[in-house]
Order: sequence, then structure tokens, then C-alpha cells
Amino acid sequence: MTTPAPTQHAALIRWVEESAKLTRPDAIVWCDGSEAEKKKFTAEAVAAKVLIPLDQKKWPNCYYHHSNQNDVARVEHLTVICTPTKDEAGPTNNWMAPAEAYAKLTAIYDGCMKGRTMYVVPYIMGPATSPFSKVGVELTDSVYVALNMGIMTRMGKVALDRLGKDGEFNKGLHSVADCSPDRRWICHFPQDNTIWSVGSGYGGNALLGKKCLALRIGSALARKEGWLAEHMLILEAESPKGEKQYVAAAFPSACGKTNFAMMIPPQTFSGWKIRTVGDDIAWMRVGADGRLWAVNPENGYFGVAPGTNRKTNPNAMDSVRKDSLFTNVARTKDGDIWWEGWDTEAPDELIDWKGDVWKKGSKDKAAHPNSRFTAPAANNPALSPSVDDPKGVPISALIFGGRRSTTVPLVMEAFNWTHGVYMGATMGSETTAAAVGLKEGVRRDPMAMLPFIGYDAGSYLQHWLDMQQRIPNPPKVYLVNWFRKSQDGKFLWPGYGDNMRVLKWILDRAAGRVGAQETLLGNTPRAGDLDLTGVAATPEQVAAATRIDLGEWQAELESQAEWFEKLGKTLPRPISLQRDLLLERVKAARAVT
Ligand code: SAT
Ligand code: MN
Repeated sequence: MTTPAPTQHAALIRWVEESAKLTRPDAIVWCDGSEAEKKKFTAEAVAAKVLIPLDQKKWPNCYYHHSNQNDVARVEHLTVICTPTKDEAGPTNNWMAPAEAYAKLTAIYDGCMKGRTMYVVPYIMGPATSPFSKVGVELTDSVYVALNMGIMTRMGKVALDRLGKDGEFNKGLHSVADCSPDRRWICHFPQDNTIWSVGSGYGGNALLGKKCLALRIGSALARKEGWLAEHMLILEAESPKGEKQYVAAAFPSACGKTNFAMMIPPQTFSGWKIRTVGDDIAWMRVGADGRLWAVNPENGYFGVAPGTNRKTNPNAMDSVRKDSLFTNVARTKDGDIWWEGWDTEAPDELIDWKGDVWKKGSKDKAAHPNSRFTAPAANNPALSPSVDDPKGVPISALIFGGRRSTTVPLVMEAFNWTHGVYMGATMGSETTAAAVGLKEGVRRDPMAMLPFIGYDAGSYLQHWLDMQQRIPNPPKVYLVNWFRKSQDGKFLWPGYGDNMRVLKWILDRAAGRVGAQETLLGNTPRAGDLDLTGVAATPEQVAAATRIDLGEWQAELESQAEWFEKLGKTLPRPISLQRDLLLERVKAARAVT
């Protein structure tokens, strides 16, 4: 069964034909994004055992998917930027010459869809009518990918309508092929607005709108066009007086972005409302008023499941209660689900993420640490009404946050834009389960974009610096760390809803309503500036979480030298001078005290 092309876009039709000639699917299906189509795909996926229905009373329209066991996370070592020269990809990306990459992947794609259906998935990243938005078309042989794209993007007819007869679109070719790690590549061709992904059906490797288009290709476009494509959540904070402010915040994968974007403030913050605009990606442009305006290009959440529960993130739990997909969590024989950090203890027996019987007390995890839910944004009870606003939302503050067990205090405000860019550039994080094969320890992760910058990292930082000239009314910039630990390895700050206390200080600073203490490393809240009423931490713990230890900072600043060396000759001088300045000041201060 092959559906006729529901478009008059000649270049699109030609590209689909060419791709089909290469991959040779048995059928080609153009997706319209309708409910009927979703039902049909779901039924086919269930018949093919790609999806397992959950208990439909408890979990209406929810389905389970086991990924291949060798395919559970993004693969940074197989992710490649294929620019004409290696320098354009820079020292932090894998690079391949475009001709070589096209040839290598052509050989793998050759006939790889035989016996399969090719789904033509047209999609929009961003609100349908927004000038921010971009159109992509993903050709995939995975019905699971087509269904995920239906949740994560504005998919189907709406995208073809926006394209018209000759609109520009990103060309994404995806095949799970034989799902072999030896024939797995995620290749980006920014100069051709093209993505070729083969050998993986997992998340960011396969849902091409997300990290591939919205961040890697997006960041390259953003540089060219003078805007920012960032790995940031966007949240709306409404005060008891009804004043709305928006912040965008960057955290590496699996560091609580979804939780922060859906935060429930502590009871003592009555009248405050936090709403979600986005939980992963922000596209930001300068508005007519000189402020930075952000849209969320996505339409759903691909969130980390373990640790999500009614206490840590009730809005996420509500978001997944219907119309959602679950990948690699644990399930029961009667169609229920469970994961580590669920609200209740594990039942005596489960089927683990590998599909094996799991008994309570087993030392193996029942859900994969990077198991995920895919949920429609529309399910989120705290969804901001501004998500579909074509002009986006005005950003008052940008927040950078890593996962650091030492050194970095709970919150610090940058002295100015350059210092803020420096803070983002040097942000570090201890590694998580969201990507495979990373060394343990701190890795520098500029703006949480290390795996997602689609061009040379030093030039990316220069682009951030250059943005200052374009933003007459820039947001203030902050560095936060929810993950600092005590000597005995316990988290010092309770995190989750209590992060509202930090956010409130940031919002007040952005509006000029509260003071700060200037330290050598940045501005911090003075005693009494953070509202700590009812916080589940002792004054000693809060003091330890907010402390700036000059000895630790000297070591931190010195260790940044290696990172700057890696960035090489395109590292902007204002960034390296910023470090020199801080280091000299810290050394001098230590000599006095
Ligand atoms: O796999 S994804 O890139 O979609 C999720 C993540 O790592 O943030
Ligand atoms: Mn992410």
C-alpha cells in the first residue's frame, strides 16, 4: 500500500522518490497527522509487536516499547558533523567529509527498507504560524519513530500546508536498518540542510526533529541568521500579583530540566504559579522591543522516567497518564508500568526493560536508567497558554546549571554578558546515562550544548558574545547547581520544588527588586535574600550549598585551562581573559586571607 503524495512540492516529491530508490521500501506512506492515522499506525505496531498495549483503563492510549538492548541512548561517538572542512566542525565534534559520509551511508541504506514501509513524516518545529519555526521531513522505516514524531512535533498536513509548493525543508533520512552498532551513524550536513541517520531507533538518534534539527542544524542556522538555538527549558513564573516572567535554562541531559520546567513551588510560596513553555529546547530571537524572545520548537516531552513520581514531578505524571509511549521502563504482565523512583515500591515481579522476568530485591535495575516517556505537551496541567504564541515569550533571565558535587554554589549571577557567556562556556557536569560510553568525571559542557553544537565550539562562543550587540535589553545570566554534596556524599540542597527559592531570587534580581553580594566569582544572594521558610535543609546545609571556597575555585579555574586548550584557536579572547582575571583575583585574595 502506497499513498499518493498529498503535496505539489516538486522538490519534496523528487527527494522522496530518490530516497525510495536507494532504500527500496515495499510501501511509502505519507503521514497526515490525523487521529485516524495514529490509531492505524498504533494497531500495526501492536500487531508487529513493536508496541505492547498497557492496561487501557488505567493508561488510556498508552503503549510500551522495548528498544534493542544495544540501542538505549544517544551515541556521541557515532554522531558526525559533515561540513566541507574539519575546522568548521571544530575540535568538539566528530567530522567526516560530506562526500565520504554520503558514500558510507549510501552503502548501508542500499536496499535497507526492503520488506518495510517508508513513512514520510512532514513536521514543523515551532508553532505552526510562527516566523521562528522550521519545517522538516523525516523519511523513516520505523513506525515507532513516526508515532513519536506525531507526539513531539506538529506533524502531518499542517507541515505540508506550511511548505506549500516550494518552501524550504530539512531533509531527514532515517533507517533502523539492522540496528547494528557497527553500522550506526548520525550524520549532519548543515550546508545541505540534511540529516542522515542509520542503525538506531532510539530518541535523539532517530527523532530527527529534536537534537539533530532543532539543535545541531538549528545552531548552525542560528549563527548564520543571528539568533540562538539552545538546549534550554523555558518556564513561565506568575507571581501572586499576576506578573508573568519567563526564564530559559540550560542543563545537560538527565539533570532535571523536565522537573524544573514543571516545578510545583513549596507551600510557603502560595499564589506563585510555574508553567511550562518547553522542557528541552529554546529558539531565541531578538524582538522589536530589544528583548530576547523564545519559542519551544517541540510539542511534547521525551523525559527521563526513573525518579519521576507524584512528589518529584506531579505535572509529568499527569502528562503521561494518557496518549503516551513508554520506552524501556519496567512493566507488569497485566499492563501496568513501574520504574526506579516510582511512588510505590516495586511489585514482587516485573518484566524488566530487557523483557526478562525481574524479581523484587534483584540488584539489577528493572527500568533502564535512560528509559523515557513520550507525552503530548497538551496533557501537561501546567502548560503555559503562550506555548503556541507565534512571537514566543520574553526572557528575563538565562540560567546555566551543571551537575557538580563540589565547588559551584547554589546560585551565582554573572557580572555582565561576557562573564555570563564565560560561565556557560566553562560549565561542567558529572556524566549521566543519557549518552553511552562517556568517561566518568566532570566534562565541560558549554551551555549544555557540547553534543549539540553543529559547528566549531569556539565560533559558537563568539556567536554568543556577538549576540550582545543585537540584544539592547539582554536577560541577566545565572549559574546554578542543585547537585552539590556534603563530605559524606549527601545532596546539600533538596532540589525539585525548593528550586523555586532560587528562581524567586533570580526573578527578583531580573526585575531589580532584590540586592546581591558581590563576590570574586559572581553576585550571590545576601543572608536573608533567599526565602528559606520551611526548606527541608538545615542552615548548615544551606550554608555549605551556597559557599564559595576560594581554594576549590582556584583548582576549578586552573582546570579550565585544559578545556580552553581543547577549544583551540577559535576560543574568543574575552573568554580566556575572563578566566585569567578571575584566577588572578582568587590567587591574590588567597594570599591575603
Ligand atoms: O535522546 S534525546 O537526545 O532525545 C534525550 C536527551 O539526551 O536529552
Ligand atoms: Mn535534552
